[in-house]
Amino acid sequence: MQTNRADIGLVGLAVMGQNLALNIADHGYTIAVFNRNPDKTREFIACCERQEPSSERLIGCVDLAEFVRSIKRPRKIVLLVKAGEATDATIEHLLPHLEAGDIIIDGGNAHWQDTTRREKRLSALGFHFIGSGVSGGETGARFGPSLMPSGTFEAWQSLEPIWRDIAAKVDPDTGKPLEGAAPGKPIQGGIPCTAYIGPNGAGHYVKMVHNGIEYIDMQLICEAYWLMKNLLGMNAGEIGKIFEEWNQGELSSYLIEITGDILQQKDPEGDGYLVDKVLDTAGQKGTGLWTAANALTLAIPANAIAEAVYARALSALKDERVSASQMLDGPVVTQESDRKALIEAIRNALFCSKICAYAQGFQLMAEAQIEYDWQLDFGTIAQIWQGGCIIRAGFLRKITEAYHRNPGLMNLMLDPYFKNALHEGQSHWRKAVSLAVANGIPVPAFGSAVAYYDGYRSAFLPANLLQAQRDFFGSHTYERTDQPRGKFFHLDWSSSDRQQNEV
Ligand code: 2AM
Repeated sequence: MQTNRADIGLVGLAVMGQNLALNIADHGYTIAVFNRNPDKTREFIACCERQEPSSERLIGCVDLAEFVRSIKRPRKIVLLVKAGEATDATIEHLLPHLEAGDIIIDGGNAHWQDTTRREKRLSALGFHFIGSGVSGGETGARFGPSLMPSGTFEAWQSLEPIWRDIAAKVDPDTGKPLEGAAPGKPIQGGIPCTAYIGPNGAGHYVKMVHNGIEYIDMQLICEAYWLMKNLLGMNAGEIGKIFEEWNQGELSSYLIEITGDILQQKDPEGDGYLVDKVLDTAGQKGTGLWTAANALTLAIPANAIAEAVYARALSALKDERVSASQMLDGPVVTQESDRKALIEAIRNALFCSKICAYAQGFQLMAEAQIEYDWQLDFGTIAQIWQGGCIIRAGFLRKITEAYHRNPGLMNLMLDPYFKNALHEGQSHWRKAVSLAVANGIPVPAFGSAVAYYDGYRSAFLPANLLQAQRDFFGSHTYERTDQPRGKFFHLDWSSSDRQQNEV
């Protein structure tokens, strides 16, 4: 084994690790690979030798010390092992073999607080640690993921050429992802979907918010489908065609595109459409929950993102719902006669709700950067998401443009493009939500998005009464509309003289 030959190393040869290693090799880098179970390494190398054009740039190692020695210094070692304890265990195994200045890059689905903790520990030991969000599933890993790295800037500079090479690329003129990569033939040119996000856990944080947005994006699409099915009696194939049409316009995105395909898929095992046979219970791995929990912690109203998590939780209560459907009544659904008008209303509901959902995600990141001492570049984050990842969409280019127009934008809904879209679409949006409620069809994401819009644009909310209630039972004090902010009052509400005191 020749030492110091590999440009980079990678630990963890499950699906994501294998695909990312091949992506790196396809870009001309020599990469050493290691897996805890050595059989996997041997199988991977043997398989690549049979069918991968870049296999001569893969160095399979079954001994960890040999693996580390085979990498050029300062070493860059990518981890793609199971998030959590496995990541910590792998780092501990690597540490005795590393030398000062070496860089560990965690490309797993780590919680950003774990990344912050690991970065702190490793930097105290003289090593660098980069947490990099990787989005796009196995195809993304193989031919161009969206990459959200954070850590010390020095370490990023060392990693940057490789990360920019392997990332998804978008067309600089249209913002559309460049497609057509094949084994041994990566995409040339284009804007890479990666950039330095910030220190410590910032990259995994941004990846977490990406996933929270992914949850709500998916839920909104499901509600649009459900309204067409229930209010218009359309079958899955017909609805799929509508999504295909929508994919040509402002809603154009990967998720809309695959939804069109999914809905038109016939059941290979029998009659009808496959989607009608898929059990209506959704799983979750936790990143949507992390986003919603963090929004609660930071007191940011990301209610649509949270609703998307709750919607999956409610879907999982299948048996309970089946029983309750026999016991709890609702209105009889009245089918709408004007199909064209309702489809347009639903399209607007989807678009307006999507604006709110993204506004919430970006508002959350804006608060997080203050709370966690980061300086996030929102235009760049939206640009990184334009290719490679699950939420990739033409829409994200509009977000980048909005932040370029005004880097200090308070809320995405206030940007002229999005404001105009909300103004133009809201009567349709309200019609779709009203019809859903009148007919007893659940639309938690559409409904919570419209509540967010209406709440955000309200100069007055009933929190006057709420604060008075708090003062009544808990002496929590209140401010007055006719006094400067910061002056607090308390009334002894239940005593006979009802005296107000400044406190
Ligand atoms: P394995 O093939 O030896 O199980 C995804 O599960 C990847 O994480 C796999 O490469 C797996 O290695 C690795 N992994 C899981 N738990 C691990 C641990 N405790 N230590 C090291 N690698 C682990």
